[in-house]
Amino acid sequence: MMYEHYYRRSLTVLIATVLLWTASACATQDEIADRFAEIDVMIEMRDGVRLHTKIFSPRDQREPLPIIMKRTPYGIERAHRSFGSSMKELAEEGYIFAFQDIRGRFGSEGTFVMQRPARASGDTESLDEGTDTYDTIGWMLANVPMNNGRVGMMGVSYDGWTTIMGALDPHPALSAISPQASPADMWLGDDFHHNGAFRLSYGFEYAAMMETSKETEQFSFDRYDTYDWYLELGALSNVNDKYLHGEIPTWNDYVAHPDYDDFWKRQTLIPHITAVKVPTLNVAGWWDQEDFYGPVRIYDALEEYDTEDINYLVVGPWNHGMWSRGTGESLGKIQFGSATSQYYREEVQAPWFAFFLKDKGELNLPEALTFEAGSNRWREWDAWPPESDTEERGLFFRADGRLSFEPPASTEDGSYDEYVSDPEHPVPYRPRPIQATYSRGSTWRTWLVEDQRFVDDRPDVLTWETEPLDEDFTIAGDVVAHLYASTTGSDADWIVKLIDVYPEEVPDDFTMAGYELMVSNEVFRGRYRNSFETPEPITPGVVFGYEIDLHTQSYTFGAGHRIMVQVQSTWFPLIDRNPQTYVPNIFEATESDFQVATHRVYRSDRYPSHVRVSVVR
Ligand code: PG9
Repeated sequence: MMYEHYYRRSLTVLIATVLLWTASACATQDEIADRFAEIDVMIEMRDGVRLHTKIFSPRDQREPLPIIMKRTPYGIERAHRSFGSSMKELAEEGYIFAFQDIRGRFGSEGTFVMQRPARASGDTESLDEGTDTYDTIGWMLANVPMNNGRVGMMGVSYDGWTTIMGALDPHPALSAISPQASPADMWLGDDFHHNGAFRLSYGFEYAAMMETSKETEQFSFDRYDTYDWYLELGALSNVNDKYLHGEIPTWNDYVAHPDYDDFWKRQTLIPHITAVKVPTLNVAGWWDQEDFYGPVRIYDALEEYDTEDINYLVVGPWNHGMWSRGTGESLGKIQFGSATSQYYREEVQAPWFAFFLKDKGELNLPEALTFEAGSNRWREWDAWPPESDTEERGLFFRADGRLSFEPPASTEDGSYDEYVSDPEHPVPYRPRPIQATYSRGSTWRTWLVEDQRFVDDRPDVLTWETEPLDEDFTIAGDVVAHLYASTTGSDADWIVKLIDVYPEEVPDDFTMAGYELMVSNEVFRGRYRNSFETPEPITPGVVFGYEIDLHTQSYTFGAGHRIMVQVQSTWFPLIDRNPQTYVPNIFEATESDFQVATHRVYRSDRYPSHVRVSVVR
């Protein structure tokens, strides 16, 4: 069943909220932090390694309170400032808070391992983030005055991952977790690779940032536009030769493990999910530039075992972690018509933790709460993706750049569109200059909502689009591209983008006329079409089918808008360049392996390339 959800609060509640908000907005972050007494402690783990932890209790605490914990690789020195921002609603509700530097980072002892794998079941000797969580909780219950014996965990991205890792084999006191934008599989779909295609700029910059020292240290580029820097870098073997010198373990792991082998399989937490052991609030953003695959995958994996209905999903119109800061009224140029992030923190997250950690109030959260951009409203679902109320439809590539709900007939004019893909002139993934990922003023955080017109005139980007829609077209659920394609080379990347094309007349904002907003997208590295474990060359000139998961969406293409699909083979430097000549390990390719190739995308009755969407009836 599906419900519509409209948010109308009574005037009294609205005024009270505004007054409260204004009052606390007036207090500075430090003033709010001052309301808490801090204990700074090194907590000893079972192997003797001590982890740096800060614990904050309200100075006016009168009754036992639950503890909410975050474990992070990014440093806890300024964590208390979050009481005035991302954790304000929770701070006002009243909790004890704990922040911890994970093993080997900042003030903690021990060795950092990027995404340290969970220990195998039955292994009682090894350590992982779960054992460190367990030991920390044990220490806090015994040593933190006036705790009520319950612990919650939350965090975004890496901190979201430590949250779910802490719940795989949890301490009995762990009573509620909210893993937010947590990666689930770094090879299949999160920060470092997507379907085996290497996320070059992120993978390189993040590894260097985390493993150059115990603290975060940005790689120093000698170019503002890193598109040029990465192009001049050339083959990936130059990374170690010229810059990292074999000193960054994660880079060495990328090189040693190009395919989906045991290294990556050990790292993914999905097989360790065998039950929902703790109530879980999974949070994701539709335009998360780092980890969208992860949170939805974790929700799905937990859902399989959710006999008690304690596994929830919230997906909003957000980039990476946007729900934890600011109001969330817009992302880039896209407006959402309400304060979506603030709504999440006040109306979803705070009551959810209060319910599970303090037995307070009632829980009105549906199984899945999604924000439907385009119509700009929250929707409630009793399953995600929705099991009923939707119908699958194909958007077929047709002649003359048309996109149609009708598959091509056998008599279609010509049967393919083609382009020349040149690794020396890759398509930029966001408008240049492409600043370093986390540099000041970087447009990294909004690139997924950039107007795609910046690549419209590239001859190596194919485009198909519908006529203007007669009525709203709402999708909810999986989006999957079925591509039939060939190449003159022996390997190729296929990038598919589903785009909402705004009409020429946009009443409230003329600058949005004709805007091309990417709604779903993904890359697939052709060598993995039969197996992620065992890559194979593509036979030149032979048409192969590729099924590319463009993930789920909840979106309305408004009446008057057009739906567009684009296909291209480079997305640089987000994705490393495919040499287009098959080599066993692209990290070891040489300059001469990089070759121009002609790619064809078919649109015939035999090879009907299309994008499948779930349309709300
Ligand atoms: N996306 C980041 C990350 C998480 C986990 C591993 C590697 C990178 C983050 O924002 O924490």
